[in-house]
Amino acid sequence: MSFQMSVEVERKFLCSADTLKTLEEIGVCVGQRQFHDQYFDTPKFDLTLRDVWLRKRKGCWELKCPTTVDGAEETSGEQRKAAALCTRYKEITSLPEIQLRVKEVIKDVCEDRETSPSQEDEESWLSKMNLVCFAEFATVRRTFTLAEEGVQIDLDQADFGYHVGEIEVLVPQGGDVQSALEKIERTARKLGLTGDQRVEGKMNIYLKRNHPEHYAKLLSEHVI
Ligand code: V4E
Repeated sequence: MSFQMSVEVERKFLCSADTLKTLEEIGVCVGQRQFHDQYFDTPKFDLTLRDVWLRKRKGCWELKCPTTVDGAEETSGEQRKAAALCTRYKEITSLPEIQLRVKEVIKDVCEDRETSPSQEDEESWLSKMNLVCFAEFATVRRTFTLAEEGVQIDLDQADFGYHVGEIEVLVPQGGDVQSALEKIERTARKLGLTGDQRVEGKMNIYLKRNHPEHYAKLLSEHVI
């Protein structure tokens, strides 16, 4: 069985007033939308401790899993530096594939649980795999494109008071990750981004505030 899968290559940034001005000048705003995310894991956080992120957004399931990074891709020191500012995750959106992957990750820690007939609804797989919602927040997202680079730029405002931008390229399975990294780097330069540190995402901030012990564990295990 083959499933659609792509790799999301992304660089987060803090959007200053100057960056916003440049973005409005060189990019095209393609819309604003609002969504509500729910993230799921076992009570012992078996997924996220393996850097696997299961979420439901607008009624659809999505799974982000780490990719195996081939260090040989980056030939120069500059390329390595640029790549270090980006994340890359496999994005899986097919529910049967998500269920297979999740089962694979938690199989050592979780035997199949029985559910009562009242739980036999479309989400009974969650309780069978002992998955519970550990994070929930809403985001207002403004999306821009930079046509000549083929990148998407999102400006997110989370309802718990955190703003973050991201430059993103979706690479189809087997596609060219190196060229995505180059597009992101060129875009970052056009936006005048100078930071040389990875910028924290919404989830980092959410966990720091709401699950500080788990946040500390993810840090010490080098997941985030
Ligand atoms: C992969 C990941 C998480 C899942 C959420 O991913 P993220 O791209 O931050 O969310 P969002 O809302 O921007 O999703 P999109 O709409 O682009 O699909 S939570 C933590 N991680 C890992 C992670 C990491 N290690 N480092 C950074 C900078 N970000 C995320």
